[in-house]
Amino acid sequence: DFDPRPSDQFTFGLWTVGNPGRDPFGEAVREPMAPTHIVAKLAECGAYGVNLHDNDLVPFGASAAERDRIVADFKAALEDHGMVVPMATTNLFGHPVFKDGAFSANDPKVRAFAIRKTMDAIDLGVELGASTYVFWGGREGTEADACRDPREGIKRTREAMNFLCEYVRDQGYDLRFALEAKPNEPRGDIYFATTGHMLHFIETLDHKQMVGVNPEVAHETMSGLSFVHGVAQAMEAGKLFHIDLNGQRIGRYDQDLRFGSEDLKQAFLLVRLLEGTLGGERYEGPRHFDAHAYRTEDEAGVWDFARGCMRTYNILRAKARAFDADPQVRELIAEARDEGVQALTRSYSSENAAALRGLELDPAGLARRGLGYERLDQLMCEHLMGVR
Ligand code: GCO
Ligand code: MN
Ligand code: MN
Ligand code: MN
Repeated sequence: DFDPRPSDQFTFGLWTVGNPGRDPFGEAVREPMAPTHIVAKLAECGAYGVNLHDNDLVPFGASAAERDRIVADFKAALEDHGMVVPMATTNLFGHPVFKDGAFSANDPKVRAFAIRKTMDAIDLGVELGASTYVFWGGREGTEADACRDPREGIKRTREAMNFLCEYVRDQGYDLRFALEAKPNEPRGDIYFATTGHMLHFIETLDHKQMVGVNPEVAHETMSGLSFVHGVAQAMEAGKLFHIDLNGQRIGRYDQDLRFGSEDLKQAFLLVRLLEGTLGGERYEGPRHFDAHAYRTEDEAGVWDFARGCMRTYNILRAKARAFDADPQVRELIAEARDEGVQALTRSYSSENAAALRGLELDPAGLARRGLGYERLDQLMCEHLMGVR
Protein backbone atom coordinates (compact mmCIF):
# COMPACT_ATOMS: atom_id res chain seq x y z
CA ASP A 1 0.00 0.00 0.00
CA PHE A 2 1.32 3.39 -1.01
CA ASP A 3 -0.23 5.56 1.65
CA PRO A 4 2.33 7.91 3.21
CA ARG A 5 3.69 7.37 6.70
CA PRO A 6 5.86 9.68 8.84
CA SER A 7 8.80 7.28 8.26
CA ASP A 8 8.72 8.30 4.57
CA GLN A 9 9.84 11.77 5.75
CA PHE A 10 7.48 13.76 3.54
CA THR A 11 7.27 17.46 4.25
CA PHE A 12 5.33 20.42 2.85
CA GLY A 13 5.83 24.15 3.26
CA LEU A 14 3.14 26.16 5.03
CA TRP A 15 3.19 28.24 1.83
CA THR A 16 2.52 25.23 -0.41
CA VAL A 17 -0.72 23.70 0.84
CA GLY A 18 -1.52 27.17 2.21
CA ASN A 19 -1.27 28.72 -1.27
CA PRO A 20 -4.55 30.56 -1.85
CA GLY A 21 -4.28 30.39 -5.65
CA ARG A 22 -3.45 34.02 -6.35
CA ASP A 23 -1.66 34.55 -9.69
CA PRO A 24 -0.51 37.62 -11.65
CA PHE A 25 -3.90 37.74 -13.39
CA GLY A 26 -6.33 36.82 -10.66
CA GLU A 27 -7.35 36.98 -7.04
CA ALA A 28 -7.05 34.30 -4.40
CA VAL A 29 -9.54 31.47 -4.87
CA ARG A 30 -9.17 29.88 -1.42
CA GLU A 31 -9.38 31.25 2.10
CA PRO A 32 -6.11 31.54 4.04
CA MET A 33 -5.59 28.56 6.38
CA ALA A 34 -4.26 28.90 9.93
CA PRO A 35 -0.79 27.31 10.32
CA THR A 36 -2.10 25.18 13.21
CA HIS A 37 -4.87 23.84 10.94
CA ILE A 38 -2.30 23.01 8.25
CA VAL A 39 -0.25 21.06 10.80
CA ALA A 40 -3.30 19.02 11.84
CA LYS A 41 -4.38 18.27 8.26
CA LEU A 42 -0.87 17.36 7.03
CA ALA A 43 -0.46 14.98 9.95
CA GLU A 44 -3.80 13.41 9.04
CA CYS A 45 -2.54 12.93 5.46
CA GLY A 46 0.58 11.08 6.69
CA ALA A 47 3.22 13.79 6.37
CA TYR A 48 6.24 13.88 8.65
CA GLY A 49 6.80 17.59 8.93
CA VAL A 50 6.16 21.12 7.83
CA ASN A 51 8.57 23.85 6.71
CA LEU A 52 8.11 27.59 6.75
CA HIS A 53 9.27 31.08 5.90
CA ASP A 54 9.39 33.41 8.90
CA ASN A 55 6.36 35.33 7.61
CA ASP A 56 4.29 32.23 6.83
CA LEU A 57 3.96 31.98 10.61
CA VAL A 58 4.74 35.39 12.10
CA PRO A 59 3.36 38.31 10.07
CA PHE A 60 5.86 40.95 8.95
CA GLY A 61 6.12 43.62 11.66
CA ALA A 62 4.46 41.59 14.45
CA SER A 63 5.31 42.68 18.01
CA ALA A 64 7.53 40.47 20.19
CA ALA A 65 4.53 39.48 22.32
CA GLU A 66 2.47 38.59 19.26
CA ARG A 67 5.34 36.55 17.85
CA ASP A 68 5.76 34.60 21.08
CA ARG A 69 2.05 33.82 21.29
CA ILE A 70 1.92 32.62 17.65
CA VAL A 71 5.04 30.49 18.08
CA ALA A 72 3.73 28.93 21.30
CA ASP A 73 0.42 27.97 19.63
CA PHE A 74 2.27 26.55 16.64
CA LYS A 75 4.61 24.50 18.84
CA ALA A 76 1.61 23.11 20.70
CA ALA A 77 0.02 22.06 17.39
CA LEU A 78 3.27 20.35 16.30
CA GLU A 79 3.37 18.50 19.59
CA ASP A 80 -0.30 17.50 19.45
CA HIS A 81 0.06 16.04 15.97
CA GLY A 82 3.56 14.58 16.18
CA MET A 83 4.89 16.86 13.44
CA VAL A 84 8.39 18.35 13.12
CA VAL A 85 9.91 21.40 11.36
CA PRO A 86 13.04 20.09 9.60
CA MET A 87 13.63 23.20 7.45
CA ALA A 88 13.04 26.93 7.75
CA THR A 89 13.74 29.89 5.49
CA THR A 90 13.35 33.66 5.17
CA ASN A 91 10.90 35.60 3.08
CA LEU A 92 13.29 38.00 1.36
CA PHE A 93 11.02 38.63 -1.62
CA GLY A 94 7.51 39.66 -0.56
CA HIS A 95 8.03 43.08 1.01
CA PRO A 96 8.57 46.00 -1.42
CA VAL A 97 11.84 46.83 0.36
CA PHE A 98 13.34 43.87 -1.53
CA LYS A 99 12.35 45.10 -5.00
CA ASP A 100 16.04 45.54 -5.96
CA GLY A 101 17.14 42.36 -4.18
CA ALA A 102 17.97 41.52 -0.57
CA PHE A 103 21.61 40.42 -0.08
CA SER A 104 22.56 41.82 -3.50
CA ALA A 105 20.56 45.09 -3.44
CA ASN A 106 22.47 48.23 -4.29
CA ASP A 107 21.49 50.02 -1.07
CA PRO A 108 23.59 48.83 1.91
CA LYS A 109 20.63 49.59 4.23
CA VAL A 110 18.48 47.10 2.33
CA ARG A 111 21.28 44.53 2.57
CA ALA A 112 21.61 45.19 6.31
CA PHE A 113 17.85 44.77 6.75
CA ALA A 114 17.94 41.48 4.82
CA ILE A 115 20.74 40.07 6.96
CA ARG A 116 19.06 41.14 10.19
CA LYS A 117 15.72 39.66 9.07
CA THR A 118 17.52 36.42 8.29
CA MET A 119 19.23 36.34 11.73
CA ASP A 120 15.79 36.64 13.35
CA ALA A 121 14.32 34.00 11.05
CA ILE A 122 17.22 31.64 11.81
CA ASP A 123 16.49 32.07 15.53
CA LEU A 124 12.84 31.22 14.84
CA GLY A 125 13.73 28.16 12.74
CA VAL A 126 16.12 26.83 15.38
CA GLU A 127 13.53 27.42 18.10
CA LEU A 128 11.14 25.21 16.09
CA GLY A 129 13.80 22.51 15.71
CA ALA A 130 14.98 23.08 12.12
CA SER A 131 18.34 21.59 11.15
CA THR A 132 18.36 22.90 7.56
CA TYR A 133 18.06 26.53 6.56
CA VAL A 134 17.16 27.30 2.93
CA PHE A 135 18.17 30.37 0.94
CA TRP A 136 16.14 31.10 -2.16
CA GLY A 137 17.07 34.51 -3.56
CA GLY A 138 13.89 35.25 -5.45
CA ARG A 139 14.63 38.96 -5.83
CA GLU A 140 18.41 38.62 -6.25
CA GLY A 141 18.65 39.52 -9.89
CA THR A 142 17.74 42.11 -12.48
CA GLU A 143 15.58 43.32 -15.31
CA ALA A 144 17.69 46.43 -16.01
CA ASP A 145 21.05 44.71 -15.96
CA ALA A 146 22.90 48.03 -16.29
CA CYS A 147 22.07 48.74 -12.61
CA ARG A 148 25.12 46.91 -11.21
CA ASP A 149 28.17 44.95 -12.09
CA PRO A 150 26.90 41.36 -11.78
CA ARG A 151 30.15 40.49 -10.00
CA GLU A 152 28.98 42.78 -7.17
CA GLY A 153 25.82 40.69 -6.90
CA ILE A 154 27.98 37.62 -6.41
CA LYS A 155 30.38 39.29 -3.94
CA ARG A 156 27.57 40.71 -1.80
CA THR A 157 25.87 37.34 -1.68
CA ARG A 158 29.15 35.77 -0.54
CA GLU A 159 29.54 38.40 2.20
CA ALA A 160 26.00 37.71 3.41
CA MET A 161 26.51 33.94 3.44
CA ASN A 162 29.82 34.26 5.28
CA PHE A 163 28.25 36.63 7.79
CA LEU A 164 25.31 34.28 8.44
CA CYS A 165 27.50 31.18 8.70
CA GLU A 166 29.48 32.98 11.40
CA TYR A 167 26.25 34.00 13.11
CA VAL A 168 25.13 30.35 13.28
CA ARG A 169 28.51 29.27 14.66
CA ASP A 170 28.56 32.11 17.16
CA GLN A 171 25.14 31.06 18.49
CA GLY A 172 26.26 27.44 18.66
CA TYR A 173 23.35 26.35 16.43
CA ASP A 174 23.41 22.95 14.76
CA LEU A 175 22.23 24.20 11.38
CA ARG A 176 23.24 23.69 7.76
CA PHE A 177 22.45 26.02 4.86
CA ALA A 178 20.96 24.85 1.57
CA LEU A 179 21.07 27.21 -1.44
CA GLU A 180 18.25 27.01 -3.97
CA ALA A 181 18.83 28.13 -7.57
CA LYS A 182 16.22 29.41 -9.99
CA PRO A 183 16.86 30.92 -13.44
CA ASN A 184 14.13 33.59 -13.42
CA GLU A 185 10.77 34.54 -11.88
CA PRO A 186 10.03 36.81 -10.21
CA ARG A 187 13.16 38.59 -11.56
CA GLY A 188 13.96 38.65 -15.27
CA ASP A 189 17.25 36.94 -14.45
CA ILE A 190 18.23 35.62 -11.04
CA TYR A 191 21.90 35.29 -10.01
CA PHE A 192 23.23 31.72 -9.68
CA ALA A 193 20.73 30.35 -12.20
CA THR A 194 21.25 26.63 -11.65
CA THR A 195 22.31 24.12 -9.02
CA GLY A 196 25.64 23.88 -10.84
CA HIS A 197 26.23 27.63 -10.37
CA MET A 198 25.46 27.20 -6.66
CA LEU A 199 27.80 24.25 -6.26
CA HIS A 200 30.70 26.32 -7.49
CA PHE A 201 29.75 29.37 -5.42
CA ILE A 202 29.67 27.24 -2.26
CA GLU A 203 33.31 26.29 -2.81
CA THR A 204 34.22 29.99 -2.46
CA LEU A 205 32.64 30.40 1.02
CA ASP A 206 34.52 30.58 4.32
CA HIS A 207 32.58 27.69 5.88
CA LYS A 208 31.74 25.69 2.80
CA GLN A 209 31.29 22.47 4.81
CA MET A 210 28.08 23.86 6.33
CA VAL A 211 26.59 24.91 2.98
CA GLY A 212 24.92 22.65 0.39
CA VAL A 213 22.10 22.91 -2.14
CA ASN A 214 18.31 22.63 -2.27
CA PRO A 215 17.56 21.84 -5.93
CA GLU A 216 13.97 22.12 -7.19
CA VAL A 217 12.45 20.06 -10.02
CA ALA A 218 10.67 23.07 -11.52
CA HIS A 219 13.68 25.35 -11.50
CA GLU A 220 16.12 23.20 -13.51
CA THR A 221 13.29 22.03 -15.77
CA MET A 222 12.31 25.65 -16.60
CA SER A 223 15.79 26.01 -18.13
CA GLY A 224 15.36 22.79 -20.06
CA LEU A 225 18.06 21.08 -18.01
CA SER A 226 18.09 17.56 -16.61
CA PHE A 227 17.06 17.84 -12.97
CA VAL A 228 18.27 14.30 -12.35
CA HIS A 229 21.78 15.19 -13.51
CA GLY A 230 21.84 18.30 -11.32
CA VAL A 231 20.77 16.32 -8.26
CA ALA A 232 23.30 13.62 -9.09
CA GLN A 233 26.11 16.17 -9.18
CA ALA A 234 25.01 17.53 -5.81
CA MET A 235 24.84 14.03 -4.30
CA GLU A 236 28.21 13.07 -5.71
CA ALA A 237 29.69 16.19 -4.11
CA GLY A 238 28.04 15.41 -0.74
CA LYS A 239 26.01 18.61 -1.11
CA LEU A 240 22.40 17.46 -1.40
CA PHE A 241 21.20 18.92 1.91
CA HIS A 242 17.51 19.27 0.95
CA ILE A 243 15.26 18.88 -2.10
CA ASP A 244 12.14 20.63 -3.49
CA LEU A 245 9.90 18.20 -5.34
CA ASN A 246 7.14 19.26 -7.75
CA GLY A 247 6.11 18.99 -11.40
CA GLN A 248 6.94 21.29 -14.30
CA ARG A 249 6.93 21.46 -18.08
CA ILE A 250 9.94 22.82 -19.93
CA GLY A 251 9.87 26.44 -21.00
CA ARG A 252 6.91 27.55 -18.91
CA TYR A 253 6.50 29.84 -15.93
CA ASP A 254 7.19 28.22 -12.55
CA GLN A 255 4.22 25.85 -12.35
CA ASP A 256 4.81 24.10 -8.98
CA LEU A 257 2.56 21.21 -9.97
CA ARG A 258 1.82 18.03 -8.02
CA PHE A 259 4.91 15.81 -7.92
CA GLY A 260 5.06 13.48 -10.93
CA SER A 261 2.05 14.99 -12.64
CA GLU A 262 3.88 16.19 -15.77
CA ASP A 263 7.15 14.37 -15.93
CA LEU A 264 6.66 10.75 -14.91
CA LYS A 265 9.81 9.41 -16.53
CA GLN A 266 12.02 12.11 -15.01
CA ALA A 267 10.22 11.71 -11.69
CA PHE A 268 10.87 7.97 -11.81
CA LEU A 269 14.58 8.48 -12.54
CA LEU A 270 14.75 11.03 -9.73
CA VAL A 271 13.16 8.73 -7.16
CA ARG A 272 15.41 5.92 -8.34
CA LEU A 273 18.43 8.16 -7.75
CA LEU A 274 17.28 9.43 -4.34
CA GLU A 275 16.37 5.94 -3.13
CA GLY A 276 19.59 4.40 -4.44
CA THR A 277 17.84 1.41 -6.00
CA LEU A 278 20.52 1.21 -8.69
CA GLY A 279 23.05 0.69 -5.90
CA GLY A 280 24.42 4.14 -5.10
CA GLU A 281 24.10 5.96 -1.80
CA ARG A 282 20.57 6.88 -0.75
CA TYR A 283 19.50 10.46 0.05
CA GLU A 284 18.50 10.38 3.73
CA GLY A 285 16.96 13.84 4.18
CA PRO A 286 13.31 14.89 4.09
CA ARG A 287 11.37 14.66 0.82
CA HIS A 288 9.90 18.14 0.62
CA PHE A 289 7.12 19.14 -1.77
CA ASP A 290 7.36 22.75 -2.92
CA ALA A 291 4.19 22.70 -4.98
CA HIS A 292 0.59 23.76 -4.76
CA ALA A 293 -2.87 22.62 -5.81
CA TYR A 294 -4.46 23.77 -9.05
CA ARG A 295 -6.31 27.06 -8.84
CA THR A 296 -9.50 25.14 -9.57
CA GLU A 297 -9.46 23.44 -6.15
CA ASP A 298 -11.23 24.06 -2.87
CA GLU A 299 -9.66 22.97 0.42
CA ALA A 300 -10.59 19.32 -0.14
CA GLY A 301 -8.70 19.48 -3.44
CA VAL A 302 -5.64 20.79 -1.59
CA TRP A 303 -5.51 17.64 0.56
CA ASP A 304 -6.08 15.49 -2.55
CA PHE A 305 -3.07 17.29 -4.02
CA ALA A 306 -0.93 16.66 -0.93
CA ARG A 307 -1.82 12.97 -0.73
CA GLY A 308 -1.20 12.70 -4.49
CA CYS A 309 2.38 14.04 -4.19
CA MET A 310 3.21 11.52 -1.47
CA ARG A 311 1.47 8.52 -3.05
CA THR A 312 3.18 9.16 -6.38
CA TYR A 313 6.55 9.24 -4.64
CA ASN A 314 5.84 5.94 -2.89
CA ILE A 315 4.54 4.32 -6.08
CA LEU A 316 7.64 5.44 -7.97
CA ARG A 317 9.84 4.10 -5.17
CA ALA A 318 8.19 0.68 -5.54
CA LYS A 319 8.57 0.90 -9.34
CA ALA A 320 12.25 1.83 -9.01
CA ARG A 321 12.91 -1.17 -6.76
CA ALA A 322 11.11 -3.48 -9.19
CA PHE A 323 12.93 -2.03 -12.19
CA ASP A 324 16.37 -2.42 -10.66
CA ALA A 325 15.53 -5.95 -9.52
CA ASP A 326 14.29 -6.97 -12.99
CA PRO A 327 16.79 -9.54 -14.36
CA GLN A 328 16.41 -8.24 -17.93
CA VAL A 329 17.23 -4.73 -16.76
CA ARG A 330 20.22 -5.93 -14.78
CA GLU A 331 21.54 -7.79 -17.75
CA LEU A 332 21.20 -4.75 -20.02
CA ILE A 333 22.99 -2.40 -17.65
CA ALA A 334 25.67 -4.85 -16.52
CA GLU A 335 28.88 -3.04 -17.37
CA ALA A 336 31.59 -4.52 -19.53
CA ARG A 337 34.31 -5.67 -17.15
CA ASP A 338 37.97 -5.84 -17.99
CA GLU A 339 39.83 -5.20 -14.75
CA GLY A 340 43.20 -5.06 -16.46
CA VAL A 341 42.19 -2.30 -18.85
CA GLN A 342 40.25 -0.48 -16.10
CA ALA A 343 43.33 -0.38 -13.87
CA LEU A 344 45.32 1.39 -16.60
CA THR A 345 43.11 4.47 -16.73
CA ARG A 346 42.13 4.72 -13.07
CA SER A 347 45.11 6.93 -12.34
CA TYR A 348 48.11 8.29 -14.20
CA SER A 349 51.61 6.87 -14.04
CA SER A 350 54.23 6.84 -16.78
CA GLU A 351 53.97 3.02 -16.76
CA ASN A 352 50.20 3.16 -17.22
CA ALA A 353 50.57 5.72 -20.00
CA ALA A 354 53.11 3.49 -21.75
CA ALA A 355 50.93 0.40 -21.32
CA LEU A 356 47.97 2.36 -22.69
CA ARG A 357 50.00 3.21 -25.78
CA GLY A 358 50.70 -0.49 -26.33
CA LEU A 359 47.16 -1.67 -25.71
CA GLU A 360 45.36 -3.50 -28.53
CA LEU A 361 42.09 -1.59 -29.03
CA ASP A 362 39.67 -2.02 -31.91
CA PRO A 363 37.57 1.14 -32.28
CA ALA A 364 35.67 -0.19 -35.29
CA GLY A 365 34.74 -3.36 -33.40
CA LEU A 366 33.77 -1.40 -30.28
CA ALA A 367 31.68 0.96 -32.38
CA ARG A 368 29.78 -1.88 -34.09
CA ARG A 369 28.23 -3.22 -30.88
CA GLY A 370 24.59 -2.31 -30.22
CA LEU A 371 24.03 -1.41 -26.60
CA GLY A 372 20.40 -2.45 -26.19
CA TYR A 373 19.28 0.90 -24.75
CA GLU A 374 16.09 0.80 -26.83
CA ARG A 375 15.15 -2.37 -24.98
CA LEU A 376 16.24 -0.85 -21.69
CA ASP A 377 14.16 2.30 -22.08
CA GLN A 378 11.16 0.30 -23.29
CA LEU A 379 11.47 -1.89 -20.18
CA MET A 380 11.44 1.27 -18.07
CA CYS A 381 8.34 2.50 -19.90
CA GLU A 382 6.64 -0.87 -19.38
CA HIS A 383 7.42 -0.78 -15.66
CA LEU A 384 5.96 2.72 -15.54
CA MET A 385 2.88 1.72 -17.51
CA GLY A 386 2.31 -1.11 -15.07
CA VAL A 387 2.56 -4.11 -17.40
CA ARG A 388 5.68 -5.61 -15.81
C1 GCO B 1 9.70 29.57 -5.64
C2 GCO B 1 10.66 28.93 -4.67
C3 GCO B 1 10.24 29.04 -3.25
C4 GCO B 1 11.33 28.60 -2.29
C5 GCO B 1 10.93 28.96 -0.90
C6 GCO B 1 11.83 28.39 0.15
O1 GCO B 1 9.83 29.29 -6.81
O2 GCO B 1 8.83 30.32 -5.23
O3 GCO B 1 10.81 27.61 -5.06
O4 GCO B 1 9.07 28.27 -3.06
O5 GCO B 1 11.58 27.23 -2.37
O6 GCO B 1 10.91 30.33 -0.79
O7 GCO B 1 13.02 29.04 0.14
MN1 MN C 1 10.05 27.09 -7.03
MN1 MN D 1 7.75 28.03 -7.28
MN1 MN E 1 11.50 25.90 -3.99
